[in-house]
Amino acid sequence: MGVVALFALAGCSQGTPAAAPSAPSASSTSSAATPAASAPAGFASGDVRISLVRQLSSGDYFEQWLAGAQAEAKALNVKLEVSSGDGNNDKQALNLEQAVTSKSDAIIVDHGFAQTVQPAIKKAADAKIPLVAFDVDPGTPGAITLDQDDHQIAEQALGALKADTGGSGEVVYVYVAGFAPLDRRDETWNRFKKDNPGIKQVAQIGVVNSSTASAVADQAKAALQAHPGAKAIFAPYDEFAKGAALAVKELGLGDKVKIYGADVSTADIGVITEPGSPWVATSATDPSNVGRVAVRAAALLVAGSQVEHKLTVPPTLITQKGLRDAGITGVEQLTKAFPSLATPDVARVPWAAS
Ligand code: SR1
Repeated sequence: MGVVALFALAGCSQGTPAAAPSAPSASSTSSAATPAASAPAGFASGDVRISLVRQLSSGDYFEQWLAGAQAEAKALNVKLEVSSGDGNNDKQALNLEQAVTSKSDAIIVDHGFAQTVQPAIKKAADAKIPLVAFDVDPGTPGAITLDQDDHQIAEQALGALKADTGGSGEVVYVYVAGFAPLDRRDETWNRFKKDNPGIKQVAQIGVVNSSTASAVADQAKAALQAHPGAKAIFAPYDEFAKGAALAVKELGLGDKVKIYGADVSTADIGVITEPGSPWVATSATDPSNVGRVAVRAAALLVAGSQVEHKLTVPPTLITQKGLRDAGITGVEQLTKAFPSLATPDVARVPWAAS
């Protein structure tokens, strides 16, 4: 793969505009063409409260995402009240109930299993609290959904795998069902296997917990020892890919087994570019940018502005070769080199400086 192929950028997509379920005072509507406006009253006075209700919080992706959300909240003069279930779905559901009872001005649900969050999301809708659902099916038509383009994430990583393997060989797959983004990437993986009968999935591993990478490393080691013919690992979440990379390194298989992942962070870039690293490609958005988009969308709903019903942030394919050739060592450099990783027009806030 060449350096140019490595950053395949697409435009951000947004679906049909949706009206906010509740509409406190609004000074304008959202539109890229709208000139700068003054902030609605609640924002100017700093009285707007947005609850961010998370399923998970550990790991590079979730830390960067939160940093972006907090930076956007500060820029918009919004109080962002953050809770995390830390992987405990009942705790996340309780946190969500609490955000509803405390009458937050808007709620962002960040990941979660449909069956645990949908009942409380329904209560938020009944209470006319606007809601943005990131990486989870809200099950309520009024809610705004925000996703990365997960099918494209898998397509980009698998495109790299196919280019390197010629479309045949034994592959270890890392997956845990129930997480909406992983389920969507799994749909693409299943299609890919059908379209490429030379690709043989020899093992499926995966765990999501507070130490995902090391748990996956143990599983990947066992899978690679059981299947010495494996030449690739499809690991479409950076904690999976980091664990897989550790396993390959510890088994001394760096020349033989390559990893195709998802997500990017400064730590990931370090792993990808270190000498002999088996992690050769990752498809990613800038997580901090996605966190910013979530807060902007929620703020627009609070202001009673129009927001696209389905917000999608496209990924970029990042290769080991491209990072090394460009001398990129961190996410800051990556986003400077590739400004399209920022998506200021997705849920643009007309009264905010861009
Ligand atoms: C456990 S789900 C992990 C995924 O959520 C986000 O969509 C990130 O891209 C990550 O891969």
